Amino acid sequence: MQEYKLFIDGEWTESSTEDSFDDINPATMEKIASLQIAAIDDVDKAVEAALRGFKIWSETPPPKRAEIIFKAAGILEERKEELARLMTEEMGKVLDETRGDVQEAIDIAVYTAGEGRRLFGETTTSELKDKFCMTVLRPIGVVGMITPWNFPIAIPAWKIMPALVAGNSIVMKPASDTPLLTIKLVEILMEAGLPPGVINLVFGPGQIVGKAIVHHPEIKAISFTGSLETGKWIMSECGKQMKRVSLELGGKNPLIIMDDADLDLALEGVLWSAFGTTGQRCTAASRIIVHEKIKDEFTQRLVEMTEKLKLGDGLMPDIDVGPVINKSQLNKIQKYVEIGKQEGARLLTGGNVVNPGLPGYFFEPTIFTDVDPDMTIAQEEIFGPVLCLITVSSLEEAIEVANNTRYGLSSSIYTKDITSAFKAIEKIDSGITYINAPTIGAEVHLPFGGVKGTGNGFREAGTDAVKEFSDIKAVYFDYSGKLQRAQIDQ
Ligand code: UN1
Repeated sequence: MQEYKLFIDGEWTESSTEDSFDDINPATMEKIASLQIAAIDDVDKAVEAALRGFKIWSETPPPKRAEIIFKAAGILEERKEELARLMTEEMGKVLDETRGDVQEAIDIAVYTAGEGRRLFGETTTSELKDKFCMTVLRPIGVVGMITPWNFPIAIPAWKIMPALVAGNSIVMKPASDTPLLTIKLVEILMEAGLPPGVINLVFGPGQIVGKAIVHHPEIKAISFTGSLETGKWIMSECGKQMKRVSLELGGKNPLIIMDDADLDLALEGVLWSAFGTTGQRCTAASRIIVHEKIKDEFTQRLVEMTEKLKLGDGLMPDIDVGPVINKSQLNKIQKYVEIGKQEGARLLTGGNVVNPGLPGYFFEPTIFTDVDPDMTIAQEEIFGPVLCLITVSSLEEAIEVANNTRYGLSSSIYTKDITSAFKAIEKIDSGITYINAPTIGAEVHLPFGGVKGTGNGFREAGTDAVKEFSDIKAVYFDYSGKLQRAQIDQ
């Protein structure tokens, strides 16, 4: 079993605490690694290294930065299978999905490498003669990243690659449940030629290490993916220092099924949206809003299909649903199931912790019906395999229910009617809307993020990704040789 120190200034560096924590396979409960916990002093050291790294990296021409990112994409591709297997061991989701997670990291690396020869500013006109106006992008400096466990390599890559191509250096704390894939990603970037100090890794609890990153005055921006509560705290702390912060928080994503939907297609989409990744995606559908005319047939078929899903170790080929990540998530899911029952929702299937012959954290795919849109289980993000069915009688009502949430990340509608589809695009308050497709499956060249409690207006991936990690400078170049006053001289 490997023990990891902190990665500072290109070296594995002993932490100044004596403490470490274990990385555990949530299906088998085997220990797969142990990691040293950083102290505040170690975060300081990481920031000092990142400041030195920033000097070198920000002066490296963007196409050269991009060459390293592109090379890293190639190494990720070569090692895709090995990384996917490691991810299934560390995080639990099935191999097909962990292969997808690694593929998403490859995709963002390839896409972002192209930015090395773009990083476009704008040139524009001036209201005065002999004056040239343009914008240029500048790196921000040292950026702090705090990432979740559900996409152990894709989400770190979404943040790291654009931040790097834009010329920033990084201090990062990956989730304590899944640090290994971030470590592998950083090792691959180093192998591809990233200079020491440009990316530094510290490990440990958010309460200590995450906090130290958020509070460090030399860290000029924070990029965080995680819960709404933590996001709010980070935003208010960053506000005190006038620090830029980009947040990608929770979801309570609705999937609408209209009475004219292709039911076979919708059923497949619901199963994948709700129980893929054991429901542990920000984009998972947790509220199915179904038209009353098809409700009975839909519900009966959905329950049959759900009961056929096979739980177990994601490394095994016939497994559909892996474990949940840890004990506290398991308890949280169980707690919400109890709340659902108490509030009067009807449990159709699931609802229990189970043991599919393994000691890990398994929870049955669970469906509640007769769910009122205001019930706790229809309002709070459970982040597990728990689905609420809500019945409606019209598109207007469906959209109203869809919007009755504090979140706004993903959404979907199944319909054959183009008017209903366009109404959904126009009226659902979310950062992403799918038509006749699941709520999960965002591609890296489109912006990812949401409205309301899901975020603070930033978008990851797509063309906006480099903007998350850049400052825009407006440049006025006056070649008239005389004083020209904007708004005054005509
Ligand atoms: C997340 O759930 O935090 O669209 C990210 C998707 C994936 C990314 C999900 N490509 O579900």
